[in-house]
Amino acid sequence: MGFPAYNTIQIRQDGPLAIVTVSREAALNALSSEVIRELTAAAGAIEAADDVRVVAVTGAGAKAFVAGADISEMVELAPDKAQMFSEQGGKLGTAIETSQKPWIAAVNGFALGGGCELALACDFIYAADNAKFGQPEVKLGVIPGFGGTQRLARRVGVAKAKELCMTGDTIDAAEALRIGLADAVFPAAELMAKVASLAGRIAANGPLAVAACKRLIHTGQSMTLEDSLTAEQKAFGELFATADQREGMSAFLAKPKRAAQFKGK
Ligand code: CO8
Repeated sequence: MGFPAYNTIQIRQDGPLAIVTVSREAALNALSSEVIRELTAAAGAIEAADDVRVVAVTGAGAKAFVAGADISEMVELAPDKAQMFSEQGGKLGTAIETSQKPWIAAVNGFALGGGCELALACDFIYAADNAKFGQPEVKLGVIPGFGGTQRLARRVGVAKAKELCMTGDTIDAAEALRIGLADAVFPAAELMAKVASLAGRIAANGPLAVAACKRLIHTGQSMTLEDSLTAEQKAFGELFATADQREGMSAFLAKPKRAAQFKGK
């Protein structure tokens, strides 16, 4: 299935992987309100595409993933409009986080401010060795308004998140890996192949099962252990009503064993 054309982003499909590229290279792929609007629309279109199993997001060019929200657009914002912009970003973050499909941030350069926050909304952060991360908003007199104060703290811990948000320091890929902000770091030329490999390993599995893992791990972060274990038990049972459960287990038990053909049903 094809995707609509957008002004500020491009979508390319490679088998089960949809690759979304933020394409404002001259502004280091800064997130204008149009980019946020188009990314949100694209997230909806991708969600509805049954043949897409995994989504990657990256930035155009070799220098930046996304260098933040567009400062030239924000400079004159009134407080109510700034809050609306932050809420617009919030909807995109939630769309990624609650998507049935895993999202991989392929961080190919600067991931600053809203760029770091876009990566944080994804399930996996794979980085090129030239990537740079940071939440420099305090240097502009504002704060991360696209989930940074919350998702960064959940990912790297409260103390590291405070340090990054309050200093506005930029860290390199090796440091991002060390503190658990990046999941893996590769030479820049290998980044997209490694993203495709991760996507392929996930896409070979039952999509409903993958979606349930994503949902349960995410929702479990804000539940009691008892409630989240109950939710896991319910979801485990529900998967036994799917054709994919029968296919997955039958394929394993077949002699000779065969690869399961999952349909997402
Ligand atoms: N917004 C607008 N334009 C930008 C941005 C940005 N965030 N980042 C870079 N650009 C533009 C520059 O203005 C420049 O444009 P021009 O050529 O017309 O002068 C062009 O991109 C190239 O940038 P530089 O010349 O600055 O390139 P350098 O190699 O010297 O520096 C840096 C690269 C270090 C990445 C530098 O550009 C920089 O510091 N950028 C700003 C980083 C930043 O502060 N980001 C945080 C922004 S605030 C934010 O993200 C808040 C998010 C919360 C709300 C989100 C709701 C969706």
